[in-house]
This record gives sequence, C-alpha cells and structure tokens, in this order.
Amino acid sequence: PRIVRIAAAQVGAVHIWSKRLDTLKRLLKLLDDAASRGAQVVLFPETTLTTFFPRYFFSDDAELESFFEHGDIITASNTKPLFDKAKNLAVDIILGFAEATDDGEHFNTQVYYHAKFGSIMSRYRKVHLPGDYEPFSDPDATNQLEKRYFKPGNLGFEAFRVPDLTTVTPERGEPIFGQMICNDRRWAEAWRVLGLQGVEVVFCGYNTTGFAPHMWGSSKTQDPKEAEAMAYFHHKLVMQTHGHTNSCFSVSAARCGMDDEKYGLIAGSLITDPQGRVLAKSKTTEDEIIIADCDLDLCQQGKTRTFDFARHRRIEHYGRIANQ
Ligand code: CDT
Repeated sequence: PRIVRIAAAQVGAVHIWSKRLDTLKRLLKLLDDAASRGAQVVLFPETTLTTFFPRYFFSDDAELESFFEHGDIITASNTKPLFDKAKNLAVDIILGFAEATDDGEHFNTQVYYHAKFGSIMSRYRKVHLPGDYEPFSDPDATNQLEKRYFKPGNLGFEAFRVPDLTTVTPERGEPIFGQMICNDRRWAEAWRVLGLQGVEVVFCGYNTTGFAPHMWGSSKTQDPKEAEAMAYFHHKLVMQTHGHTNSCFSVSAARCGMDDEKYGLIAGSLITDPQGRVLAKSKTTEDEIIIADCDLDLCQQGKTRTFDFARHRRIEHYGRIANQ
C-alpha cells in the first residue's frame, strides 16, 4: 500500500465583519487538530481567509481590494502564521485565497505548500468562473460576481508529484496530485485533463450557496429546503462520479454555514476513493476536520483496467470537446 493520511478542514461561517485575525486563529486551530490526528496533507476551502465576497457588488475599489492577498502568500502578514505552523508541524497545506498579482491581476487561487521544502509546489487559478459580471437589479438577490472580480485561471490543470509523503515504488513513483476550485468540480473536462496525467488525488475547496434562485434561473426549485438538498446532492454526485471515472481519490473542503447570518453555504466536505465510496464526510456546518487514510494503490484497478485510457478511449469521436 501507498497510504497518505489526508484531511479536509471545513470552515464554518465567516462574516463580512469578521476580523481576519479571528478567522486566522480558527484556521490555526483546525491545522493543529488535523496534525494531532496524523494528517500529512490538509486542504482548506476556496477563499478561506474572508467571507465569500463575490456575493456583493462593491463600487469602492479599495474595499474590494481588501479581500485580496497581495505579495508572497507565505510571508504576508495575513497568512504567514498559517504557513509557519504548517512548517513546524511538517504538514503540507493547500490554501484557497483571492490573489492580487504584482501586475494588478486578480485570480481565485489555490496553492499547495510543501512543509519540508518551505515553498509552493503548485499554484492553481480557477478556470471555470461561475455567475455574472453585472449584479442583479433585485436588491434581495444573492450575486455571484466572480466574472467581474477574477480573471479566468491561466495556469491550466497541472498534476504534480509530491515527495516525502509515502512509500515510493519504482513502478508508481511519488503521489500524483491535482487541484481544482469549486465550480471546476462540476466539469468533466477538468477532471479528465487531470486524469490523463495519472492524477491520484484531486483537491477541491468550495463555497456553494444553498439557495440562490436568481443565479440558478427559474427552472430550478424555489423551495429553499429542497434547493439546499439538491446542492448537497450535486456536490456529492460530482465528487464521487468524476473521482471514479478518473480512478482517483477526491478531497473537498467547504466554506459553509450562515455567512452574515443570512447567506447559507452548504457543508458536506468529503473524501471519496476511486470506487466512488465515501471515506469521510463532515457532520456539521461549522469548523470541522475530516480525515482518511488514502491508499493510492487503490487507483490501479481503474487506471489499468476499467478506465485504462490508452486502451479504451476513442478520441476520434471526442473532437467536439476541444473544438466547440
Ligand atoms: N464558488 C463557486 O464556484 N460556487 C459555485 C456556485 C455556482 S451556482 C450553482 C459552485 O459551482 O458551487
């Protein structure tokens, strides 16, 4: 077996008025909890450090900018304590945050930090940005202005190998990880691009609204309870299905709970195996660690038999996927 103990750190409500230092303290505690349970890798959610700000329209640029991280994420004052703790505990972390680059671009980003190396091994910028550019005219609507506030990711879906986590055999090598962010998980293309690189674990942080009728359009249910149940169902469905058809584990971490005491985000953080089975699932809508031992050798059945891409794919029929 090639076992890696992986945790997802679910983060409950973060309000627009929450102090960054208070949120950071919660993240440090989650990291301590995960480390005390032997986690080697801990995934934090999408835009972990603030409330999910794309639900608001900001006309003031300075206010909008305050939700973004500037400079080197490892040493910036807002985030340094988290990376320092990861290094001291020798636990790798994956952190989602709103990134402002030195040349003024904005991305919805997630990074893999290798504790022993003390550096970012892989940076991913969200490709599929949901929602709209313009806010809804209805003042009661929940917006999702990701298309306004972020540029689509420009780094692609790059799988990467991570040393020092588990036994390495000559035939398998080091674990192969991949990243995506929230809405990406609903797109088969994102998974398949990682799957084609032999990915063994896909990490995905998310903020998923439990009820947003304006955003969904009128065809979806208008009943809040039913809508929330559907949001949970679809989240689990895509993680199990796409993980299975790409013969990999899936790890997902929710930013959840009732932000600003009125905007509900689903929980449902999840770890699934290549057969689509649930290994761990959150029980609350609050800060919570879920954890599982993931034996990466379990990817082999799918990769060499059922979903052996080299033998079974028929790419002559797939042209439309890339061309339209
Ligand atoms: N953050 C994010 O990408 N949220 C989207 C909501 C889209 S509306 C269904 C998601 O796919 O969960």
